[in-house]
Amino acid sequence: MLELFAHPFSSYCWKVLIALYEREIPFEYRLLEQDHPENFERLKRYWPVGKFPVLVDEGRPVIESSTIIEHLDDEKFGAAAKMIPDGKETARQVRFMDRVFDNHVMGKMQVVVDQHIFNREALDITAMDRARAALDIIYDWLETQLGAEGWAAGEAFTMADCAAAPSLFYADWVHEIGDGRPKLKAYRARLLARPSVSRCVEDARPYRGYFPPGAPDRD
Ligand SMILES: N[C@@H](CCC(=O)N[C@@H](CS)C(=O)NCC(=O)O)C(=O)O
Repeated sequence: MLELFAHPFSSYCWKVLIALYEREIPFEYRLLEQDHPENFERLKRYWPVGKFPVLVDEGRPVIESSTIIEHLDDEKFGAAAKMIPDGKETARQVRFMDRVFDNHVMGKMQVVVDQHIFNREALDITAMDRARAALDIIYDWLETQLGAEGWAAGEAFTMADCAAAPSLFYADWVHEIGDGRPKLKAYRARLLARPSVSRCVEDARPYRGYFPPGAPDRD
């Protein structure tokens, strides 16, 4: 049985959980909460950096969300549609969009969140404004790339969408996409309606108080 060291509120854990749910792969949840210190200890043994998620497959750790999703595409986990399609061009586009969402959406959202975690008493407004300006740029670019229907890298739901769901979910909380970007706003709504994603949203709901800048009363 696979083990996943994760937390329901963690954006990168959502990314992997969405892939697990999409491919209907059973796993044991190793919850990273204070009342389970043994899970933190094991996580640190597998990955001293301490970041999560970490998947353990037959005793071997698989680290980094995109690598984990690639690992889960193995045929031994079943015949459900892969998160990285076989075609070389499509696969490259999926990996590209995965990087876009991790680096340019999640990463910029994290700048604002980190200020509220590590610098609460003296928020660096310039850094937060810069991050929000960067979000405006990537939101505008995504608006030009997305279709009125379908997913981030075409008609199939892929790893790019696994990355998009948590990054757009939380980024919209720190800097709203707004009505001026109808395709991106509709894409976020389509993601949240997807069963694999709505399951993550619901499982994370009890932990919304953890969102350092404060969670808005929506979604
Ligand atoms: N690049 C990593 C990022 C993982 C990451 O930053 N995880 C966050 C949770 S969403 C974390 O471990 N935070 C705790 C910490 O930084 O100590 C991945 O894709 O898995």
